[in-house]
Amino acid sequence: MPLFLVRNDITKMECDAIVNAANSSLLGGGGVDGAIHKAAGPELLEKTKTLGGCEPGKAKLTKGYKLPASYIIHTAGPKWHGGNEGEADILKSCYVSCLEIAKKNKFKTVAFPLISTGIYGYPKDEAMRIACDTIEEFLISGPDMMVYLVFFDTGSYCIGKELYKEIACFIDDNYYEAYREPGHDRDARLQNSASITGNMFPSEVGRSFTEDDITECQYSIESMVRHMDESFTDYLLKKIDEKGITDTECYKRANVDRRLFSKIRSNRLYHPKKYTAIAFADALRLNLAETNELLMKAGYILTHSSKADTIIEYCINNNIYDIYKINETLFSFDQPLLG
Ligand code: AR6
Repeated sequence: MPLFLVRNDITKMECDAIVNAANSSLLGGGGVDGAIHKAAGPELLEKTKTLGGCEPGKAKLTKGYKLPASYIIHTAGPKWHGGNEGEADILKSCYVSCLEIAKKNKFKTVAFPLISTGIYGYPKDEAMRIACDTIEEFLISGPDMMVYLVFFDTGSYCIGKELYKEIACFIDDNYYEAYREPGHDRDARLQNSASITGNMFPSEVGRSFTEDDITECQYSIESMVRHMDESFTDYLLKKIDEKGITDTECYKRANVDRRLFSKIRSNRLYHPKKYTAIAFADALRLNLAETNELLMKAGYILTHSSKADTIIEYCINNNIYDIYKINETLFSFDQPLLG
């Protein structure tokens, strides 16, 4: 069920199927279409000649020939004419048609390029929104499929300029790395290190500890000790009950595979990866303190010495709990994704 954003050449993806952003003739062309034909070999063209083309918004299936992927789903995206000629509907229909073919053929892994955003000129941020929304909507309805959205270039356009700028400022203000510039004095660095343990300590750089901070810190240490005998799994299952959500809702929201969730559920002492643990905190809509409490069960904490953690802190502070939105944000800053 999860959606992953990756940076790669789609012809290198070892999936059940990759999607080709073709044209309605299906006879090859430039961009990703050209790359796929080149990597698949001449047999692909021999086959597509027999398919009778493909209307924009529809899709057709061929084998992958020499590609690492077993199959290719060819679709013809809309050409961008300014947005008033039904481009959005056609683009959405491309994703739906390809996903329907994948579902019908019981494919478990499918990789899409960002259809229409090259030669066909569709604005990337809008196309990205349509791609993510359509794929998410499809995956939520249940097929056991992993979908990759493959980018060939940087994905900073993923989240929109304003949000990107705002988060970049937050990173500038908080990310510990920023203070590790050569020449920055050691005392300041030591003071900053107080803030790298996340929010157990004062987060403003250079500020001295107040009584409130010390109480907060004592609380955190007490809660750490108090819960030492409660494992990550215990805490996670307790929180699922408290929040009144089902297991399925939880692992879907966390963008985590059902099998992984079953493993965690059946092993009290399961030790998750940090970003899997954060994904669950996010699925449970935990605030910053609760997130750190959950992380501590697995031996982690959010820290300002990690850019990804700083971004996640920004998202929690701003009530951004949609895992796909968070992953788009992390992806925009070249950080590892949750789930
Ligand atoms: N792997 C992943 N993504 C890629 C790759 C690759 N190897 N190569 C390009 N992209 P485009 P369109 C990205 O132009 O806009 C062809 O001539 C690229 O950065 O391939 O749908 C067809 O025959 C961009 O984001 O397809 C049609 O005539 C995205 O793939 C026409 O182009 C789509 O760019 C289709 O145009």
